[in-house]
Amino acid sequence: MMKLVAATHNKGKLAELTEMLGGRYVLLPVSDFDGGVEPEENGNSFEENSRIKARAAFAASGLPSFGDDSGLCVDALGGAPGIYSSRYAAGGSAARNAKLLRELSGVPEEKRTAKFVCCITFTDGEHEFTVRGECRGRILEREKGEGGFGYDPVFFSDELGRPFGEVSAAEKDAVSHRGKAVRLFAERLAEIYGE
Ligand code: ITT
Repeated sequence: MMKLVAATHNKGKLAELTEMLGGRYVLLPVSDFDGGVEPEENGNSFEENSRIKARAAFAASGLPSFGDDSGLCVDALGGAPGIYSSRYAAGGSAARNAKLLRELSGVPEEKRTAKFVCCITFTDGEHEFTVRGECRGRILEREKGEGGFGYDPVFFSDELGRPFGEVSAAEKDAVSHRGKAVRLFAERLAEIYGE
């Protein structure tokens, strides 16, 4: 099976990616190669940041690599936290979710619309491409469920009609930004390398 280096240090993402791609590719975490040193994510978009991560992983490993940059864009907050989703508040995802709920307090349901975005860039030094997946929903009034990671407990998925914190990994993958991006990614890989 072909080896792919996954340029993420986020355990929630790595678990989802392994679930989605693990049957077809051997996924190696970039931490096996980069000693935990992360590149500076100084791009202005999800696309650019995913490219920075993919190129850094390829430079560290010499193996075909992909980077995922993702985040939550909330309409009532002008698209924030967006590319700053992982740095929205110090102290982990519970603190970030608490801040988001505070910022949206008093905002009525119909104005709590949001989307998750995921860009994946692949590079093997010769081929490079980027794919994007999006998933719409709204921000709940309070956390619901124990599933997923990051902002999942405060996100209600339009497509599932349920909170991401209350669905199984397979249900989330079927509609999520990462699930959609990974499926496009796998199609492109198959075009380049064959099935
Ligand atoms: P790497 O850069 O090492 O991949 P990171 O956590 O910093 O890890 P990002 O810069 O892409 O990754 O930030 C993504 C943020 O958006 C992070 O705080 C996640 O918790 C959140 N996020 C991304 N996808 C999510 C999902 O499917 N469910 C919930 N939160 C998600």
